[in-house]
Amino acid sequence: MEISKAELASAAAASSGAGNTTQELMGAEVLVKALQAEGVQYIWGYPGGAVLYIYDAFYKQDTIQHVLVRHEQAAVHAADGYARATGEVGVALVTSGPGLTNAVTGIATAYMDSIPMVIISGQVPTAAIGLDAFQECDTVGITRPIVKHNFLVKDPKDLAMTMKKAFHIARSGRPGPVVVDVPKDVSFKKIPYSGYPDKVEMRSYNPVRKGHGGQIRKALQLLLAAKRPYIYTGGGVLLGNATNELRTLVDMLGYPVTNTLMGLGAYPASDRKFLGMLGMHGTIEANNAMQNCDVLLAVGARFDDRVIGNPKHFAQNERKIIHVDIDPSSISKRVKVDIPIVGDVKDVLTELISMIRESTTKPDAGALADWWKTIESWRSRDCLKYDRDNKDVIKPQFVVETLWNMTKDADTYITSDVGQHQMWAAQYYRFDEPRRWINSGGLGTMGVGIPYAMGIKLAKPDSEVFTITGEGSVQMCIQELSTCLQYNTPIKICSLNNRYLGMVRQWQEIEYSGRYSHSYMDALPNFVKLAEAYGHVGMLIERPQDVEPALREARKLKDRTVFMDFRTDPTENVFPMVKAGMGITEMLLGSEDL
Ligand SMILES: Cc1cc2nc3c(=O)[nH]c(=O)nc-3n(C[C@H](O)[C@H](O)[C@H](O)COP(=O)(O)OP(=O)(O)OC[C@H]3O[C@@H](n4cnc5c(N)ncnc54)[C@H](O)[C@@H]3O)c2cc1C
Ligand SMILES: Cc1ncc(C[n+]2csc(CCOP(=O)(O)OP(=O)(O)O)c2C)c(N)n1
Ligand SMILES: [Mg+2]
Repeated sequence: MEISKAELASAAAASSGAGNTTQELMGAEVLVKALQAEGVQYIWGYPGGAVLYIYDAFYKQDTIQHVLVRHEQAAVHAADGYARATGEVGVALVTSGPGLTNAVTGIATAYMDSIPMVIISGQVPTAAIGLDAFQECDTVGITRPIVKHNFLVKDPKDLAMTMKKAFHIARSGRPGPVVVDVPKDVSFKKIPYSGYPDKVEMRSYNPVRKGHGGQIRKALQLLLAAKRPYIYTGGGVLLGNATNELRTLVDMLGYPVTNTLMGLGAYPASDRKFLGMLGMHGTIEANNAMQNCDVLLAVGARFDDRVIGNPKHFAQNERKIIHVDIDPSSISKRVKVDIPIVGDVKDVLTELISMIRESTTKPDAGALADWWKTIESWRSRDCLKYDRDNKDVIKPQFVVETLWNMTKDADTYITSDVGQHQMWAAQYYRFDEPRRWINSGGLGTMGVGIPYAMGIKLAKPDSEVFTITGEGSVQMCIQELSTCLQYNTPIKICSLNNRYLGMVRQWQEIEYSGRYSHSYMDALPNFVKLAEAYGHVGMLIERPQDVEPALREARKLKDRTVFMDFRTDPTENVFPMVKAGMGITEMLLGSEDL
């Protein structure tokens, strides 16, 4: 249903200043003002009928840069990547119907990793909702299970407050995506506008920040009495900007620490107290410490199934668990914990640190030394060793390790796609700083790599942004190479091209007796020519000795997007690996264990 001629005429009269309506704004203008008031600098989107008034309002302003992507999924991923790297709310704009359905994967990706986002979607005019109108879909219904909250704005008078609430909900408590669905007539109608609200109150939504003092004290006693303590941290430490507090805590206690895939960079990977990532593809030392510790401090981590493996195996060993999480529903969801602490990780760790400072009890130095000895014996297995000196074929790990060696002192962001390359990036690029490792963990969405990188490059133009991807994943949002050219966001793409959907092939080799059903990628494009066709630089790298020179050359081309097609060993597998249904210490360490 379209806007009527009469409505158009009255709106035109209003905007020309006729009558006494000069203080009135169209809904679309209110929306843009809300974004400006929230300090939004970038918005990724794609136009269509239902959002044309909003696009018109964008046309008339110059404080927010709109980035026209090539597919709505990428708009949401780019805004999500921006949010992950900066900590700000990422904003995307899509039209109704197919615009929204294309965005669904992006929204679900952000939801699973608790990323703060506001997604504005156009909707058919309010009077047409429910009438199978052109490009109508039930946005609120479709997105309900994959958002922290969603709104359908039925009256333009509610727009400003709805936007205020949307930003507040997205960034507070456990962050997450919020969808604001705006029918066309709501963006079109004029309303008196008296400014953007400066505060928001929601009776039913008041996330707790401060942890319970008594619980924190109990946790302290347990931690100081521990013989085999372990600190298990996750994405919540990054989301809560608490890396300094975590580092202080670990330094004070001298306890071993691990990060989940989502928490990498929360604690410096180059420090000896860091045992590496834990979980399905974690290190022996990280997983063994998890299984054998007597006191576990879990901070902003949600005991994911890829982390604890078989829950029955995990429960075999007695350990006391302290769990700090801002979301009460995360606590005791997958494993029963002994001391729950609901609160913001920064606040809770700050309080814990000051209690440790005041405490006269000290950690048991003797027990700790024994525990470290045991851990070092696990670490000496060097479970991430691989055929480093192979001169015939490029080992994928070698590409990542070389990149890390070359860029470890540079201002670098690494995004990845999903698959084996993602795990090698997590294992062999050692992240010392927070928000430098940007990937999809919870949903595991192939296709995020390029959009994440272009979102970050816009926010951090002076940083080097690399995407570690696979030839399968990269084709899921490859069209965004065009966006990279238009908006001058030069990124460096390292494709570990094994000609396989490698992670699928690995599972088929290990779990399905080598029946490689549809995991071989035939008829791949010539990626060098493809990159060139998009106006970028393409490189084909086939020999181990060419890896470093290629990366050096690509880095020199600062202002160009470079696609490096590394032909890697097609048979390489990710190790260590915990097979489905196994306990986290029952790890395969190499092909000899198959
Ligand atoms: C191919 C593949 C393989 C994988 N293998 C592994 C693996 O081997 N190891 C691994 O670890 N993961 C692996 N994953 C990722 C895994 O699926 C999960 O995404 C990940 O383990 C979850 O990390 P997390 O527990 O840190 O939780 P996140 O999803 O990062 O959740 C953060 C938690 O912190 C809380 N929180 C948020 N903000 C705050 C705050 N301010 N204060 C306090 N709490 C807060 C949230 O409520 C939530 O509970 C893999 C994924 C893929 C795609
Ligand atoms: C959108 C989507 N579809 C399917 C999958 C299942 N999946 C996980 S990894 C993978 C293979 C990825 O292949 P590639 O990008 O070449 O990476 P590789 O594992 O070879 O390094 C597939 C199909 C997924 N994670 N996401
Ligand atoms: Mg592949």
